[in-house]
Amino acid sequence: MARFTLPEPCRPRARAGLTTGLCAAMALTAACSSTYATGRANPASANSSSSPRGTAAAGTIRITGAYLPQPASADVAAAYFTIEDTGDQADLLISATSAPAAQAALMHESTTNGAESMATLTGGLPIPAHGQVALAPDGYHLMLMSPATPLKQGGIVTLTLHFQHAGTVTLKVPVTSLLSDAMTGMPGM
Ligand SMILES: [Cu+2]
Repeated sequence: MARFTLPEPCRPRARAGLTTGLCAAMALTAACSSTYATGRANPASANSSSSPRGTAAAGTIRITGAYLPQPASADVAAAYFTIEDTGDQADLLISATSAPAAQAALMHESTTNGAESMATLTGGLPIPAHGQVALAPDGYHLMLMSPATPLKQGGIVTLTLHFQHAGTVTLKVPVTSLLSDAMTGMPGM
């Protein structure tokens, strides 16, 4: 996060409590949340639209509803999907990579504490046995840092997810439409 050079209009003025990445967080908040305020209470499972969604499976892990909104920023993008563990043993999403599409793929959780921000999940993302975890706007997401080329609607980003028990899962994530209102009030981003 810290390596981003952020445009001046985006810099926070006096948010002493949020020392790193706030602007990126703002961009991401925009990229990660916004548009789903109306009508789609659970966007991760709202697969009825015509937008493509990616799926994958390995062992007892099932991944559904994968998509990546075309990012408003060239520096970051966020991927969303639902992870289900159909087995008797809990699993852990240890890490993810997105090479060559992006330099890094980080597991983040959006939080709200005075100002919207997000935190990196340092211990991985636990998936309960016979349960599921949704990565969705305003919650968990996989953040792609510094995409090598612009991610455009209609494209595909290949993610490699590393689970403690299920092993490696390759997930092809379609890039869906731009969250058009993400830019509102954020000139330069
Ligand atoms: Cu993030």
